[in-house]
Amino acid sequence: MSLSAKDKAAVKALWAKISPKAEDIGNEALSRMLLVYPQTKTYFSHWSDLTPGSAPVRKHGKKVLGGLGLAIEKIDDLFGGLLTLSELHAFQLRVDPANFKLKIILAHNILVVLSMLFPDDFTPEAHLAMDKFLARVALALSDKYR
Ligand code: HEG
Repeated sequence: MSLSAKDKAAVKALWAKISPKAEDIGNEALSRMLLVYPQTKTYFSHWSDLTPGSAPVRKHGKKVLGGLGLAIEKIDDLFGGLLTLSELHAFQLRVDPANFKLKIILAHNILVVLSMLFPDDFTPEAHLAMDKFLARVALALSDKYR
């Protein structure tokens, strides 16, 4: 299930369009993850406010989208490019890798938000490419668990 040259081009084209709105996308996607999948709140219990659109949610949403930006840059070597981030999630944050997998949680919410904010650009082809890309990012992020 690797990304074809066509997938990579589609992901990069969509990213070019959406990246100016990265902060809003991150905020929406993270807000929805925390509300719709409340089990993910355990990792953020040190934040003052976990409600949708709160200051810490918005700030972190921007960071997560920054991580996706890095993944776009490293799209030809996601495992190498996301190594540090994978180690952080595995060894320091100890996030259950189930949260990355199976399209659920963050990746799912990112797709929902892209379709909502960019209905014209989120074509079936762009949807497919982005879905494959996020699945690869999830694999790379959970690579360091064992
Ligand atoms: Mg993670 C920190 C990216 C999924 C829980 N995450 C971070 C950071 C980035 C990032 C860039 C900041 C790293 C740093 O400070 O050096 N996260 C990222 C991506 C994705 C993801 C790209 C998947 C698309 N993260 C994810 C999931 C969870 C999670 C699914 C838990 C359900 N991340 C998490 C926590 C932190 C980060 C608890 C630290 C938060 C804090 O600083 O308070």
